[in-house]
Amino acid sequence: MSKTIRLTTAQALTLFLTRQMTMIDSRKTPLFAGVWAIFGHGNVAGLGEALYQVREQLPTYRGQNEQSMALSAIAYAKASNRRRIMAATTSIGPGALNMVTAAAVAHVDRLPVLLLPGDVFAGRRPDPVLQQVEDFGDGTVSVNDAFKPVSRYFDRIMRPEQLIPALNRTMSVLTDPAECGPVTLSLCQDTQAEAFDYPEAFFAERVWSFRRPRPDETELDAAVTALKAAKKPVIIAGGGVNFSEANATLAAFAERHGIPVVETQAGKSSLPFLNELNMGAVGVTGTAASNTVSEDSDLILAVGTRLQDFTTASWTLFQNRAKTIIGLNTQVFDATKHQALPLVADARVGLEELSANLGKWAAPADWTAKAKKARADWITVADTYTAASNVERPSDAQVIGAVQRALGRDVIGMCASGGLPGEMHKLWQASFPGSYHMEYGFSCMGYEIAGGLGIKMARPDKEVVVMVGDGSYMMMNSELVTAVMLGQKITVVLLDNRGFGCINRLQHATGGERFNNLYDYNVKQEVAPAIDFAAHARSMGAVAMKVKSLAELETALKDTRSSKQVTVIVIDTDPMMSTDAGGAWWDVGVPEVSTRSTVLDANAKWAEARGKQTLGY
Ligand SMILES: Cc1ncc(C[n+]2csc(CCOP(=O)(O)OP(=O)(O)O)c2C)c(N)n1
Ligand SMILES: [Mg+2]
Repeated sequence: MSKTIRLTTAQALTLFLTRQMTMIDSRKTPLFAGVWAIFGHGNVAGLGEALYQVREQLPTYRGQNEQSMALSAIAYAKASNRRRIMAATTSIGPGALNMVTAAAVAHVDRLPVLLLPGDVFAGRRPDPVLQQVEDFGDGTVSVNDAFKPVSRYFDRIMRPEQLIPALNRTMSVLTDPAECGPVTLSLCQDTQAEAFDYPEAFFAERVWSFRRPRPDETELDAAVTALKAAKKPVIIAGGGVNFSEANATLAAFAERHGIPVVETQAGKSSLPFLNELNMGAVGVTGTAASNTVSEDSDLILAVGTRLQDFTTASWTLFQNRAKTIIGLNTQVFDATKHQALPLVADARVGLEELSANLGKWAAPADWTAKAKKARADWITVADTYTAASNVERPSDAQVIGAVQRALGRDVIGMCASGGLPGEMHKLWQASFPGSYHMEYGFSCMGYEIAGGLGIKMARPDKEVVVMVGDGSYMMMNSELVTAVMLGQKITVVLLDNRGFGCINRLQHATGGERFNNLYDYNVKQEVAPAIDFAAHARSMGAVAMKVKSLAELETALKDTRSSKQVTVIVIDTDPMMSTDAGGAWWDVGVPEVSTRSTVLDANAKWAEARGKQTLGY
């Protein structure tokens, strides 16, 4: 008989998590870096007690909101290139449901996170319990079923021994580069506290590595043939380049074969800004350089990208009718999109093998030269948008310029929503992999401060600059307290344009009346709020100030360099300005029928642009 150890389900779970290791820089390191927790009915007694027992090996972090604490966990995984993971646990009912949006962020962004919401009693004896929604027709339903469409793997733990196969599957999903995403183990409250004789071997230490699948030979041959026939190739660098840590390989590949690289939001910082073949941002929020080469290109090597609409300009960007797309991706789902030639492989290994097979082949020199010139021209234009200015209310672009002048490129700039992601995609100058951290798969308002905290925990050696709009700050800011509590220094630059600036601009662009976005005009509104963001941030323990000019912003930012404190710097900005250079079309549903002529005009323009969409080829 093999030896057993008698533990509750929750104790077995936490002990198991402490036994999972990985190698980081040749050092054995725990794979699970910690557990975010908000306790309540459904997790405090069972999982809470078990977490206390392992608090030295697996720290528990007290969050302020279930969604935002899970967003911190997700940002941590992203900033770790998915090589280290955090978990998050909630009580049942509202606590659990609060975390569903975060699950969706991880799902869309392909990021590993272990979600452990409490669930109702498996035994049902006390039903209905506090916070239980009772389904009239289905006794198996609890609110946690809402995690199913946004979890890569979902299981409801109703018996202690069920944990063994469930954790086996959990680990296979969390550590697989293709499947990777959120895992939800819904922990029935009574089951958490029930004991079982677990085999000791279940808790043996395990060291996880991250597989790098090599390409299939037939797919590789087809990709090589297509590339060799190309006259105007382009590489799209997606988030997979960073996750695979394929940055140096990509730089060598682009250089050797003379191919310009364009970057998605998740792929930005794949190559440093200074690399001559880095055309910068692509698509709706792209640079003129990237979009020009993409429009002409006859071969698009799409590496580690989901090809979302912001990247493809809603499929109006690649206008060369004779183009071929090669989908280099670990995930077949992504590799085969839009009739691409699939090259299912890890980005680094895939590029290495492609390069070996391409030999000395390089794109025609005039194509490479044209791309380099387009890049230089764009930088001249971009500089005019970010230059110093003494305007009273600067644009987002001018704030970006001031931040980078004050702090240089050796920082991590991050953001998620509002007008800033577009401006930062075009204009932020990244230096090292991961120095640009944008959550733009779900573009979830509220990710910024929570995410900044997660990034800082993953990269304590780096300065983290959170760029956030007033709207996103208002939606979710309370993990600022957590950053203060944990002594995790982040610097927040809060751009106050008094409302939802980018949505107001979108409303205008689609012919709509100015309405319900900026604080200056809303139906039934009596007072336009004047929010003292600095006072608000100060009340949570941050050092906070409002600056009156870009020059003051630069001075304040330079001062944060030597500070160890969480700092929030507020600046008033112009809600109407955005960078009009570069960019591409974005498909938005504009009404066909309206009493407003501006809407009908916008609809006519939309119909014309839609004619450029390539459907499936
Ligand atoms: C959770 C969530 N709700 C709604 C949206 C839609 N949305 C995107 S940007 C935005 C406004 C953001 O305002 P702010 O942070 O002030 O940035 P600004 O647009 O002013 O630059 C809204 C409502 C979203 N992305 N996420
Ligand atoms: Mg705003």
